[in-house]
Amino acid sequence: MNNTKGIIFDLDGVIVDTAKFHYLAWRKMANDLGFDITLEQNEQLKGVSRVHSLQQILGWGNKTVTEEEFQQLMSSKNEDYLAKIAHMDEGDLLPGVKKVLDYLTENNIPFALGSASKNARPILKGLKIEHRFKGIVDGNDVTKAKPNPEVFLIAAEKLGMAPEECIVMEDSVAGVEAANLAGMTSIGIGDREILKEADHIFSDFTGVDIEFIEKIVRK
Ligand code: B16
Ligand code: MG
Repeated sequence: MNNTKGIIFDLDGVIVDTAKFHYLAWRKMANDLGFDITLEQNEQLKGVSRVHSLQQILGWGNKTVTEEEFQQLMSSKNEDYLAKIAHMDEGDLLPGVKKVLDYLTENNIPFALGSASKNARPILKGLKIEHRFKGIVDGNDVTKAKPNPEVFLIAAEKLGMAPEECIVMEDSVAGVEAANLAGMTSIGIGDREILKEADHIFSDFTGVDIEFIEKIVRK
C-alpha cells in the first residue's frame, strides 16, 4: 500500500496560465457580436465549462441565439483558442510548478489531473508532462461541471485512492468547492479572499515549497 497521499492538479491557472488566451478568444467572439467583456468578468469564467462560459457571456451581452448558432460560437471560439495555445511548451509551466512535479515524480508520489477543459490533453502534451500523470480526467470525461465533485472523484479512482487521501490544487472558487464537497484537502492558488474556503491558500505556485508538500502528503 502506498504510504503517501495523492495530488490532483487543476490545469488552467495552476499548471499553466491559459486564462488569458480564453479571455482573448471569448472577447473576440463578444466583440464580433457587438459587445465587450472585461477582465473582471473573465475572473468569473475560471474553472467554468465551455458551455456555461458561453451562456454566461451571452447573458452579459443580452444576446439570444439559436442552438445552432450556440454550437457554432463554441466551435469558432475553440478554434481561435487552440490557435493561440498552439505554441505552448515547457517554458509555459507556471513558476514553481516544475520543481514540485519533479519532486513528486522522484519520490513516487502519484498525481492526476482534474480539469474542466476539453483541451487538457493537447496542452499537457505541449508542456511535455502528459506521461507523468497517473491519471488524466478532463472535460471530456465528466457529465457534471465543477463545483460538482465528479471530476475529482474520478481522478481519485485513477489514483487508486480514497477521497480523503487526495489533495487538490485549484485556482477557482468552483474547483475549491468541488474538492471540499469530495471530502479532499483543498489547496487554493490565488487570491486569499476569493479562495477563502480552501484548507490552505498560496497566492501563486512559487509559495508551494517542498517542505509543505512533504508534510501534507504524509499519511
Ligand atoms: P475548454 P480548468 C477550465 O480549466 C478553465 O479554467 C475555464 O476557463 C474553461 O472555460 C474550461 O476549462 C473549459 O475549457 O474550452 O478548453 O474545454 O481550470 O478546470 O483546468
Ligand atoms: Mg483552473
